[in-house]
Amino acid sequence: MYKAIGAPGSRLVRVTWMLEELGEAYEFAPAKQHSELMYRYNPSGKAPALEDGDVIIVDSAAIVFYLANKHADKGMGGDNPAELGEIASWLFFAQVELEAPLWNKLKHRMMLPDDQRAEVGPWTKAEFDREVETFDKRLGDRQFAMGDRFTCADVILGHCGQWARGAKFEIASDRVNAYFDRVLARPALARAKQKEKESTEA
Ligand SMILES: N[C@@H](CCC(=O)N[C@@H](CS)C(=O)NCC(=O)O)C(=O)O
Repeated sequence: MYKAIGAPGSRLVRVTWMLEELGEAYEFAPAKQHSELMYRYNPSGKAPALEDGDVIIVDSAAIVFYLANKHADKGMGGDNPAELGEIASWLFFAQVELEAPLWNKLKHRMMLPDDQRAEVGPWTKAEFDREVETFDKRLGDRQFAMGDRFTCADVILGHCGQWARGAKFEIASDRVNAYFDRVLARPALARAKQKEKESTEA
């Protein structure tokens, strides 16, 4: 059985959402970032991580990519180099372009020691707005990142949308907003959140 390691309320839900989409069984190993347990999985102490027998994968985008292509029959990965390249491109876009302003703002507002914080509000807003515009153009009339099928790329992009909405980043694109509504309404995400909630209440 898969083991999903990380803290509830974090990027861990990307992993469990993906596992729910695939219909694969998993267990949680609750671990705070920089805890002893987390360092056993990731030298950076960052969460989440996935354990699959002897295989350990860290970084949420790599984890969903691994799972999608391990369970290729479920259609959430790529079938050929062109599709794999396009999915990788979306995953990098999500992490490096869309998530970075969200993450930077959070770090500078709430996480870094006081003497390392800077005012990044205007920069992160401008950067996020620019990447939403890019997203709008790349998405075009597609239902999902890869067209009419939901893939691992949508898990990471969708989670960025949830994050942006929670952090009150305005999303100035009807197309991108409709996309986020569509992917965030996935029953698999609701199941993942419910299980996470139950695990914290247990
Ligand atoms: N790129 C990594 C980022 C991992 C990450 O930063 N995770 C947060 C928790 S959601 C963390 O462990 N933060 C601790 C830190 O930044 O030192 C991923 O997507 O998994």
